[in-house]
Amino acid sequence: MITSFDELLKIVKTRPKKTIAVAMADEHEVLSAISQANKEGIADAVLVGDKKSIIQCAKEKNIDISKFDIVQADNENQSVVRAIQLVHEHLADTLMKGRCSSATLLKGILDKQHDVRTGKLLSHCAILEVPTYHKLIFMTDGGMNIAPDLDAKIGIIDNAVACARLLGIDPPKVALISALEKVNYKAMPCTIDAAVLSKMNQRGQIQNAIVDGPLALDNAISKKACEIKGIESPVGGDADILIMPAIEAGNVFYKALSILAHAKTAGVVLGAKVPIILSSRADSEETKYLSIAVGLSISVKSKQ
Ligand code: COD
Repeated sequence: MITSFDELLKIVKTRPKKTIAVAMADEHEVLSAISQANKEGIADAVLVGDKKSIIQCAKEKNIDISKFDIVQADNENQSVVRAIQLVHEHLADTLMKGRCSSATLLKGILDKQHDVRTGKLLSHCAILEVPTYHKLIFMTDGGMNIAPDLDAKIGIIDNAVACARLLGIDPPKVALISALEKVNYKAMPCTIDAAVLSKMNQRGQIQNAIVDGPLALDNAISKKACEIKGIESPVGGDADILIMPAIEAGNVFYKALSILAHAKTAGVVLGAKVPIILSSRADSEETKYLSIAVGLSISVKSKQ
């Protein structure tokens, strides 16, 4: 079971290199992260976007991109489409967001004619390493599904569980996050969803994980909070995966931990034919590098 990014990196470095198609690659942090991943022997890349701008961007920060092919694309949409085509044509193993917007990349992936969908729900999963928690936290979905209904939450759980299991966390403990641990059927619909999802897990309708909720965040990650509130839960205080009620909660959780608590973070979109390496444009070079490591580690394993 992997409990830190260092452990994950050690494993990725033992595997054969994979090729990443980067959509709109003219961004300093992305080029630095790709270059580092190449030096560490984990990734090759095809850089898609305006060739002059990519070369200029690399020059500005003295980043060596001489080992990478560059594919010319004249604008954001073209960059996204061309990068997706590289995956479709098996010229790249995975896709990474560069300077393009998340929405443009996600719309490109959702476009059926590009054939990278699988019929499953697509969802964003952030992986966080916080010094105050004893293992990695998988948090979803703070980046793609805006207001998931029950059906979408099943898809979000399935994707995160599959990802955690590929990293050796098996079975992962899944906490369905709300503002409290009781079902408030009158005013908080997400607590009803959580109760239904927990029961579905108990009855074998959601498999390969231990699912419990509703749980407030403190109950999910602190055994002390569970003791004080008298909550008995197989997940309480030891959650691997946090399922957020809606995109706002996930997005705020991610940014609070990454900016205020200096958590190490990574981000991927799950559920497509290949994992998609997707971090926020304002994320650090380290986050982009760790996102590459996560994306490659789950893409390698899923092909075995
Ligand atoms: N998984 C699988 N299929 C989906 C999904 C999904 N998560 N979402 C939509 N689809 C399918 C629909 O069934 C439909 O067939 C097609 O895709 C288009 O659906 P729309 O019209 O609802 O989708 P879009 O293109 O309008 O929007 C999709 C986005 C992902 C762009 C949208 O949901 C979005 O903007 N999400 C939030 C992105 C964001 O702002 N993140 C925060 C900052 S990082």
